[in-house]
Amino acid sequence: MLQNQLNESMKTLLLTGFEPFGGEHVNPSQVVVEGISTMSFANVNVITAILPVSRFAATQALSATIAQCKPDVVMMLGEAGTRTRISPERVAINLDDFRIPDNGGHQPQNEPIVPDGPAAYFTTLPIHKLVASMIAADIPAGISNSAGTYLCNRVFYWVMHLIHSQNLPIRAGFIHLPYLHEQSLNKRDCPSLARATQIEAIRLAILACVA
Ligand code: PCA
Repeated sequence: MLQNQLNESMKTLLLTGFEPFGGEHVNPSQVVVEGISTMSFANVNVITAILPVSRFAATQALSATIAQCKPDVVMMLGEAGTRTRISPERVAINLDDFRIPDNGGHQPQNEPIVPDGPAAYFTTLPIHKLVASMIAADIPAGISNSAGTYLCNRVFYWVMHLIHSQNLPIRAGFIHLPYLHEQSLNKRDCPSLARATQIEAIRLAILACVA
């Protein structure tokens, strides 16, 4: 976890990304989190963390980080290689159904994330506002209605359940990112967005969340 000196009078936002997975050498979410971690924000403390693409380690790391830094906002990022635009997610579902094994070799099929947990949670980030702020900056963005059934949906559901079950004063949500250009070069007809564009999109999202 990376954390500069915290200003107690400002809100704290936890920004997370994932390590590479699925044979890729980079993950746009890690690149964006690292880019944002070098910036200073006038009105928000931004704490960053990179999560393992491993079923239980990812959620354990998130629970520990949230308990430690007590954020007001949790913004989680991940790669969704087929997306053409920055995609704030609307809903997390209570399902682990992994298309490929994660980096720890887990491949659950049709299992609940939280047995007896609710079927789904809606994001509590202002996703329309996020999308509008990106489009106003000429960055392709749109709301997505499915975060999938892999690690990204899992951490999204996990955090929403933690917040609801412990009644925590935290707003949270997930944003999927397309491939970086360097990932799409050797793939046919594969959409991608530039690194600087993706970093700017998330900088705008952070500002929109704490405004
Ligand atoms: N994307 C995967 C998990 C890690 C990541 O960056 C997903 O969409 O579930």
